[in-house]
Amino acid sequence: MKMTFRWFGTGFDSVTLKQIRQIPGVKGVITTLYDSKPGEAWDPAKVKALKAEVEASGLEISGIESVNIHDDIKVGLPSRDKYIENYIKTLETLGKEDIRMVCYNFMPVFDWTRSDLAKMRPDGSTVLSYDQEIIDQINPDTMLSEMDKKANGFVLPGWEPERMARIKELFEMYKDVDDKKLLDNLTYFLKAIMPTCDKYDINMAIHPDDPAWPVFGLPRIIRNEESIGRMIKAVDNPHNGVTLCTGSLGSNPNNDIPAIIKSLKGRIHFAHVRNLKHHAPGKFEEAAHLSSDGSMDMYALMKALYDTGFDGPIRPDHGRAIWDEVSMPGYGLYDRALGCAYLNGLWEALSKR
Ligand SMILES: [Mn+2]
Repeated sequence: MKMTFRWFGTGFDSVTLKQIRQIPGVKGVITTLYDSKPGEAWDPAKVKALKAEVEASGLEISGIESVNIHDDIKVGLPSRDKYIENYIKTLETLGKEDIRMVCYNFMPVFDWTRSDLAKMRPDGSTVLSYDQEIIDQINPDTMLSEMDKKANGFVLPGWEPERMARIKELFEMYKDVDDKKLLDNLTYFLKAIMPTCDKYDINMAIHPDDPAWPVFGLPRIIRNEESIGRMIKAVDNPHNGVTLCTGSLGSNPNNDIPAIIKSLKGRIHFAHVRNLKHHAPGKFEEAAHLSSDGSMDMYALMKALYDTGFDGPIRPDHGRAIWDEVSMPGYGLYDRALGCAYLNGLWEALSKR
């Protein structure tokens, strides 16, 4: 594995490349053109400049998270072909810069959902949390303002205000899209981009649905071993793979993540590793990476990655807000750096068995 750190770019992130470079073992960042819009072809000059900036700090771009998918592709509208063409252009731009891993998701309307972005824990740290009972009382039209209130002034990834301003229209667009149609549309998209991925050796890594069950009645197709297996089989190309996100899959305690890792041997192109504390079905909060702070056996997860020969980029995922740091919720420096150290320690111990 290669230890990496998510970085949203200068002007979008409270964390600097210099700080990331000083975390032991971190070789690269997972970044994006944060001000790009879903559906547009990325400007090659901007990608080149981003790469130069990262490399000047002594790091590399280990992958992109994310190149977002336009809703017309997810819904399967006739206009999707023009957006797929733009997506291919972006992949070509990335491939020419030797950037070979792209994380994306195929979630309708909302990229990820939480009921609280700053839940206070007994030690005074705050974390993102989820409570289905609270979500059930929220009108989806007002989700953005609910999320925005606790975002510390940052634009949350996947919650672009321009898109969210069209929320009613978005729900209308998806009203006839069920799980089967969504998977068909994903398959259509993947088949169209695979020749470019083959040419440039780009690994596509779909991010699981977060949380791993339907929210607001919207379809969900990447949420357990069975559904992920279906997607993998639909386009049987080694470049069609997944982001193994333990926090997203682990939101459903019925998901046996080590078993999922084993079932996806060779098709995990990127890993997000974090811990959660479960309170009840549909109710959890994020925790420190340390196993004993949450409900997940982090050693077992890392062991499954190690034993299946995982050699892609990995990153700590959402951290707690600690030591009075102010950052985008989940994306401060301190707790994620602790996560890197811990995951590196587990990996070293695994390698010395
Ligand atoms: Mn994730």
